[in-house]
Amino acid sequence: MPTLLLLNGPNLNLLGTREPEVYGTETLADVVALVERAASDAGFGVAALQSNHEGVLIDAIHDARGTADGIVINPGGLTHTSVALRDALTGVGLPFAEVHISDVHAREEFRHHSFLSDVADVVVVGEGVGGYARAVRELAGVIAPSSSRG
Ligand code: CA2
Repeated sequence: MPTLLLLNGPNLNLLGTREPEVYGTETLADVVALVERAASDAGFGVAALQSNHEGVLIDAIHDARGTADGIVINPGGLTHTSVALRDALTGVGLPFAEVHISDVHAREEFRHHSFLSDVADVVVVGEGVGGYARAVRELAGVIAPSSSRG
């Protein structure tokens, strides 16, 4: 079965425990379940990883070569700082979707720039955790356009 790698970056393990006004009340486990449902509907399996460490995320992206068909990533704060994460994603050449739960463009200016958006196949911002499901559907359409028609 084709597979999507779901990556969540630093601090997203705290989802549902703090800042509900920004990130909602759903937990990371809820996000993984949501992505698994959306992926299953699109004919994909899911491998999921959250890490607070940039290098662990980069290693997972490298390991996705040959094991995954696309990547859905919420890089957390690394979005705004990490050339290395961008290089890993462009380096493996897998299609990927960048997701942000909050509307980063309506927040502090330092969140307005992403090192990933201009090389991402799909970008979903500010739709809450439901944005992960939209990212899966749109990425599935990029990977297997014929199966997403209709
Ligand atoms: O909106 C998003 O999804 C972000 O990627 C979340 C990052 C933030 O640095 C980005 O600018 C936008 C932060 C993730 C931290 O998540 C928390 C969740 C609950 C409580 C505390 C942090």
